[in-house]
This record gives sequence, C-alpha cells and structure tokens, in this order.
Amino acid sequence: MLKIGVLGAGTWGIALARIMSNCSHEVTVWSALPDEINALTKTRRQCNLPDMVIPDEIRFTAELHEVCQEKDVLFLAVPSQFIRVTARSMVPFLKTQQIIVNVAKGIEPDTHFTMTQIIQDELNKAGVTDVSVAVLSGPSHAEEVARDIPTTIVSSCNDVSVAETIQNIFADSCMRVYTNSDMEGVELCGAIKNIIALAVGISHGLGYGDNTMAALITRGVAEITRLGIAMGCDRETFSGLAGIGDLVVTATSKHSRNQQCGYYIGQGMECSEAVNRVGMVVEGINALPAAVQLAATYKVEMPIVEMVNNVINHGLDVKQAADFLMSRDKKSEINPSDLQINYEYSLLKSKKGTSMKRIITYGTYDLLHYGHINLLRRAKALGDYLIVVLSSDEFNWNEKHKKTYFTYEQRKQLLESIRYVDLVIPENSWQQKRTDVHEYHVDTFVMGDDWKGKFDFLKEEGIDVVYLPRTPEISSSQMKRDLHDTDEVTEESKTSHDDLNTDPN
Ligand code: C2G
Repeated sequence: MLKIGVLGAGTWGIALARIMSNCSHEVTVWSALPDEINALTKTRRQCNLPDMVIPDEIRFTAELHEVCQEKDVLFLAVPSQFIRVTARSMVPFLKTQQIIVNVAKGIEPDTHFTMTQIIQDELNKAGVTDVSVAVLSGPSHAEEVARDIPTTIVSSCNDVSVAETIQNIFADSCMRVYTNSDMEGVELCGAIKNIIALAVGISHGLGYGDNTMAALITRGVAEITRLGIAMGCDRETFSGLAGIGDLVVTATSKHSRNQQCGYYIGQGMECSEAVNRVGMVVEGINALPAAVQLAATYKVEMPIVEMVNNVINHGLDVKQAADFLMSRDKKSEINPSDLQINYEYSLLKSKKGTSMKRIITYGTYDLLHYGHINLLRRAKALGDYLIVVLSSDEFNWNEKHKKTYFTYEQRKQLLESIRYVDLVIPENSWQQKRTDVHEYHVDTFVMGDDWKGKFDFLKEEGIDVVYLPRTPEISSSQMKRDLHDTDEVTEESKTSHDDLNTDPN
C-alpha cells in the first residue's frame, strides 16, 4: 500500500484517485479551488462523472502541504498551463525518493518543454535532485475508467524501476499499465494528438465522414512521428499506446473534448464559444503554439497542425482550410529519405542502441582515387551514417564544366561499394544543400578544404560545417593529365572553384 497524493480534482484526477483507492492505496486529492474541494467533500461526486461513486477513503484538501507531505507518489493532474506554477509550489513539501507522475498533456510555448521537463526544470531550479519524474499517458478516457472499463496506458520514465513502481500501483485494477522509457516521445504524442482530434472534430462539423476521419488520423500519426523522429524520440512510441492508441481514442470518441470542440468550430462556432460549450479544458488549443514552433524548428511538415492553427489562431475559414488540406501537392506516403532514415535508424539502434549522427558530403568522385577515399573515411569517422551527394552528369557538364570519365551510374556503383558510404543520392543543383540537410536529418556537412568557407551558410540551418584537408598530390584532373588526356584536362583546368557560380540561393 502506498501513500498517494493527487493534485487536480478534474475528471482524470478523480478517476485515477478512485482506482488507486480501490487498489487499497491511501489517496489524498487536492485542488487549488477551495469551492471544488468543498463540493467534492459535501457531495462526493465529480460534476462531470455523475455516475461515479467516490470511495469514502479518499480525503480531499485545499492545503498543498497536506497532499504532498509524506507521500510516496504524487500525480499531477492539473491543466497543462498550471503545471509549472503547481510544481514550483510543491517543492517545499517534497521528500527524498518521492515520485512525481505527470498526467497532463501539453507542451509549453517558447520553451517547448513537455510537462515532465517543466516539472524537472522547477526541481532543478530549487536544487531538488532526489525526486523522480515520470509520465502516465495513453488511450484512457476518464469517463470509461470511472466505470472500470478495461483500459491500457503507458507509464514512462528514464528509470524503468520508477515506471514499474507506477505500473504496480494499478496492478489489480481495470487499467493495464505498460512501461516505456521514451518520456519525450510519450508526451509529444499526448500533446499533439489533441490537435489532430480537433481537426477530426472540424471535419465532422463540416459534415465529412469516416473516410476523412481515417485520413486525418493516419496522416496525423505520420506528422507526429516525423516530428518525434526529428527530435530524437523512439519510432516505436508513435505506433504504440501513447501514440496511435491515444490518437484513435481521442479522435473517435464522444468523450473527447478536443473532438467536440473541433465539431462546434466546424459547424461555424467561434473557438471561444466552442470551448465554453465543451465546458472543460481543450488541451489541443493550448498545445498549438508549441507544436507550430517545433515543426518550424525541426523543419518538419505538419499540414494538419498548420490547418488547425490557421483556423483557430488566424481566423481561416474552416471549409477553405479543409480544401487546402485535401488539395496539397501530391505526396508519396513515405518520403524516400524517410525510408532510408527508417532503415538505418533501426539498424543502428539494434547495433548501438542509440540514435545516429548523420554526415553528408558532395562531389563528382570521377576516376575514384585514394584522395576521395581519405575524405570519405574521415567524414564517416565524424558520425554513424554517411550520405554522399554525387554530382549528376548534367550538373557536372552544365555547372562544373566537367566531362567525367565515368557516368553517374558507374560513379554511384563505385561509391556504394565503399564501406564508409551508407547512401548515395544525386546532386542536381548547387542550391539543394539547404533542403538536403533537413530532409535527411543531417548533423554535419563535410567537404575538402579546397571548398573552405564556401558552404558556411549551412550553419544557419543548425548544421556543423567541417572542411577536411585535401590529399595534396592527387586529383582526377591530374590523373587525366598523367594519362595524357589533354583535351578534357585543358577544358577542366579552365574552371577553378572561384569561377563556379556556387551561389546557394
Ligand atoms: N578531395 C580530397 N582530396 C583530393 C581530391 C578530392 O580530399 N586529392 C575531396 C574534395 O575536397 C571533395 C571530395 O573529395 O570534398 C570530392 O572531390 P570532387 O569529386 O573533386 O568534388 P568536387 O568537384 O569538388 O565537387 O557541391 C559540391 C561539389 O559537388 C564538389
């Protein structure tokens, strides 16, 4: 039996408190609203869960120290915008080895902190080091948990033993808890799926059907996954309970406040009026600013998030917004680069259990020689995965005024046989570097130092730029000269890098 404090007396806080009390834990519930506590104490009913009986053993308090002190585990079930102020207020009453479990769903604007990162930030500011922070999240409508309907959920913490402690709290209940260590991925899902649910509600409000809902759910998972991978989260999290599981239950359920709010907006209601009609916190709206900022920061396309943001925060007409989504330029379901990222990501995780450092370099690589190999070997040594962007025959002829001895396909075949090289893709323009580094989630750009300074603009894209010393005595053109191929060499020797129009814009 554990002593448990629940901060927040909303539907989810009360539904959790009831389950834990019925599992014989000692549970105290706190609210910042004395009237709410008085009503709960008097009626022992949660207004949005009228059919749920609150166990007599649960104590209610408006005193923060009473819910925090001498407890083993504290559940933070306040709305996302109050997580920081509540965590800060809790600090004086915490004890060593305590566990704080966040069950709110959102992301803080500007800092882009998840809820557990906010809590950890406040603990760090107060110099508290011996308290664990975890998250509990997944497909779990309070209305159904209140009726002991079978439910599954994820308990996530960097320290798996903490996640297991939380798992054990619910051992004999209707709620089956799975553990996970990808806290950021779990919380990212929990926050952004509410935005997708808003979009589904809007589509229903516009009179669209299940096909549209399925499209929004499926593409919504793709958006959240793309962002999560770019942020270094585990891919598996997004196809799990906290990801697709929570999105399905939020987007398809009548219990979903985000879906209901979206419905009213789709019917033409102003956002504020729709929120009032729902009568409870609509976390998808609170998560929008951070989601839009994260998509921009990580250069990830999130058209559904963008559409909801334009409707809710920029007054875009919902019908126009929906038409925008459906008329976007034709896309393949998975970008070729994402396929590559899927493959090598899982390959490297299985080998090293870590995310990878991705390197990119560009070149003609004609008459492959040891100077090229020296460059590729040193570039690969800077990370885990090397992408070589190989100049196409047209690019060489039109832009570099080079006539190569080997064709693109032949040069590609040679490069792909080198153990340092993981992927070869075509270079068709000077300008593609700015987009390549984002599409392939590159960390470091590498070139020989004969190009020193030419590509420093990539630092603006958040990329490390490294120029490695050339191998001095060898070059393709030198080889041609030595091989008495004067025509091409004469042509080539006319072109120095400074003459090339390498303007990246
Ligand atoms: N290199 C080297 N030592 C040599 C020859 C080449 O380190 N003796 C390096 C170059 O600095 C370059 C890479 O090997 O980083 C490929 O060289 P080239 O095939 O000559 O490539 P280049 O014509 O410089 O094309 O957009 C950038 C261009 O595609 C670079």
